[in-house]
Amino acid sequence: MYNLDAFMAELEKKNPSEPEFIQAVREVVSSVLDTVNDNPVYIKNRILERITEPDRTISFKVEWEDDEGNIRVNRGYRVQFNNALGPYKGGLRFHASVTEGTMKFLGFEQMFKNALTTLPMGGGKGGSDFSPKGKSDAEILRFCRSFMTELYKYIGPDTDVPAGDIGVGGREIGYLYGQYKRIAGENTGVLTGKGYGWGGSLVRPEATGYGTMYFAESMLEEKGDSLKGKRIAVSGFGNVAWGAVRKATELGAKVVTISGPDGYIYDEDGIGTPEKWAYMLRLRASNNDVVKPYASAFKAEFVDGRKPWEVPVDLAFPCAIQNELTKKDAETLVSNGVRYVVETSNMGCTLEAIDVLKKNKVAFAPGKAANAGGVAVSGLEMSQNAMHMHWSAREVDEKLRDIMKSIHSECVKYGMEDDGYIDYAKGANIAGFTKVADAMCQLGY
Ligand code: 2IT
Repeated sequence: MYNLDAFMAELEKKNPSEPEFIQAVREVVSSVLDTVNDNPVYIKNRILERITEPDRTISFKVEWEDDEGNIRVNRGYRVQFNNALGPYKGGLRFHASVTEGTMKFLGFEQMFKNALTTLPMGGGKGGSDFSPKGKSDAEILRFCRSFMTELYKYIGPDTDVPAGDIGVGGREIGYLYGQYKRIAGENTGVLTGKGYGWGGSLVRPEATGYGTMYFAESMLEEKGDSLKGKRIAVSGFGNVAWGAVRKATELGAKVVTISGPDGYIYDEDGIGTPEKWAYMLRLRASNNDVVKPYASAFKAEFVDGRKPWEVPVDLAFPCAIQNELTKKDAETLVSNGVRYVVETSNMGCTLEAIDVLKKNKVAFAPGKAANAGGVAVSGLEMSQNAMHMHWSAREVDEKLRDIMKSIHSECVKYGMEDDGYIDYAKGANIAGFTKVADAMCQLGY
């Protein structure tokens, strides 16, 4: 029999100075503890110990030259967490905050998220503490080349398939894929999120944002409601936020905020026109990591140094980075009448924030369920590459929507409580965990 605190104490001893990894494991293990303790096969197979230890962690030096001719050094990572269900799969994050612990928490979460998609993908994550902020295009190219020169040794279309994440979009995937192809001499689609003309899938850029809105649509439908006329707060202004505001608008909702490290934009008219969406892409491409210019480009307010969770809304979608929504933010949202918090960033809410939401019966969707649309379409990109063909945008979008609806059903199946409240986090954890754990038992150690 496992005891949560005793198990976590052991894990912390083994993984010192990795608070985000510990947080992610605690969140999952507290949901699945009863499932494990009730299943002698899981206990005999030591599933909890095995599923919380990555298969391997690769860390490497990345040397590159900046525009002034200085040689710079960053650290690169690939955490291959678990491949019970298929090749390691997960994004690459280029952000100053990246550490080995961040990579481990993201790889751990990815394993369950990928299981929820039902596509054959294991879990992995990678990246670097390289910050694209303020870097020129040429510097980004040189960095990507150097990063891939090392990473290519460890990846392959049937072993480990990276993609984008924060700081890694279409441009970076292009530079990384170009270098892989140069070294390996093959066009096997070893990365996803590629450009449409060279092996990419339609709808992949939009997939995470579209997927989270499809998931929210199902949550509302479950309560006999819809997104029509709802007010939404979104944080972030990158690829994920961009997809989310577009789909929210299409489904009849009004998104009134986006945000950056500098503060947030409040746009009472809604971020609901093609010009505003195109502007978001331009802001991102500028590499300055600020949203302030949006306020003067359109008739909107810029709120300096604050997060958008103080704006009264029906639904909140954290779409930026881990732990961006704290206990205090959750309390503010609750007192302003929020009804749904749909975590779209990975581990966007702190454990204390989730507690506040649950206690107040606010429906809370965890990232590993709500943001699975991105990696789901990555899985579809792998299928298209393997078949050497393309699906239409409609075909991909329909598959994405079906996958999001089926993840929602799994969460309801395992998360429904006696009073009708759906604990989506618990549902997602049990559904994802049992898929991976069963495969591990069947495969032996
Ligand atoms: O967090 C994520 O699911 C991603 N960054 C996407 C991963 C992928 O392989 O498409």
